[in-house]
Amino acid sequence: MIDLRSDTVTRPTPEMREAMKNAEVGDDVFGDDPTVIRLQEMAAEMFGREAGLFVPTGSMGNQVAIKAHTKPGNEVIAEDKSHTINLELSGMAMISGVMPRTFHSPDGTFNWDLIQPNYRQPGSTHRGYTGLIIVENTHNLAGGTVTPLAQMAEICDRAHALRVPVHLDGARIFNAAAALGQSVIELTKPFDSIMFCLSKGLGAPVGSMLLGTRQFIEEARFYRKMLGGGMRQVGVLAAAGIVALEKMTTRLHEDHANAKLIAEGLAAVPGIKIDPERVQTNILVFDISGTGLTTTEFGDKLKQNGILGVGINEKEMRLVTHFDVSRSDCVQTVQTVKSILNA
Ligand code: TLP
Repeated sequence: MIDLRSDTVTRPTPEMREAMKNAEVGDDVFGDDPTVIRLQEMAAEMFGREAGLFVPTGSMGNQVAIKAHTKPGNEVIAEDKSHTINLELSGMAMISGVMPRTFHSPDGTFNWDLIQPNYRQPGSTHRGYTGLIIVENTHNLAGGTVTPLAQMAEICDRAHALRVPVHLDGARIFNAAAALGQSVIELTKPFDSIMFCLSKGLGAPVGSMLLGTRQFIEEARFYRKMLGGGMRQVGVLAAAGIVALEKMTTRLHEDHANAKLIAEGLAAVPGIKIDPERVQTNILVFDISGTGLTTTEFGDKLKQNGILGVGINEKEMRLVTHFDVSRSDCVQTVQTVKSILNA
């Protein structure tokens, strides 16, 4: 099977397995797992932050951040196709008691003009007020889209002038950094908090990081425990995360080139709509409604031919490249789609 369902499907590298086997561990709820401490310090340093927290999932990282930044009754401004709105099970409503106020970005990039009309200031007797803005880079469901630093910096400057914090869902921030040719430290400087995933393009089996000030991370540690994310000898997992940060961040351009190759191939297939220019990282989202198939039928046909992908709605399929798929797998993917559609 060529598994293009997500970059989460990668198996740990032999080096990760070795590091996991040899990891020195302690009890992380007591704060004395040396490997977790090393990973947290390493990530904080890479992003120029005071502190970091290892969390089991990106979803927990985002939810803990929302909880730490907001008060119940606040509004949270987020994009309508973003992960926190669509794929975290209404978590912000249940856990933080906040109300999402969404906006739509036509191309998956973020700018202040999209966000500003959704701002609600404190002091009204009729309205709740904005407690947090969330942005996503790269934007998953929009097709791995990258927002440049200048736009993000303007959002943060304007938000901070209104005393509103901005959280970055940077599950794939290393992909954004590779696409823009900038370091993650530069790219994430204006944000109040950052979540990024070790378990996506970086290949670790489990885990994400939350980064921010020492005070924010202490609060986040409290909520992580409350949500059941206090883990014990978790250095066995953090060890793979350390290898991910040391070894896996510099190869992401290969995944981006592979995604582009698939996009260029698919753009020539009648019935499929995709603009290869807009495929900037490792995610391709394409419209198959012109083929006469539903995404379920399309996905089933791919599967019968040895390829796994996901339908994200009635019309659009998503394929994601990662280090367990080769260039020839990508060439084969295009050929298979052509043969399925008799193109
Ligand atoms: N994304 C997963 C699925 O949930 C869709 C994927 O396969 O892409 N933020 C963003 C932008 C994400 O894409 C994801 C995971 C998360 C947060 C949550 O991470 P996990 O899965 O570790 O909770």
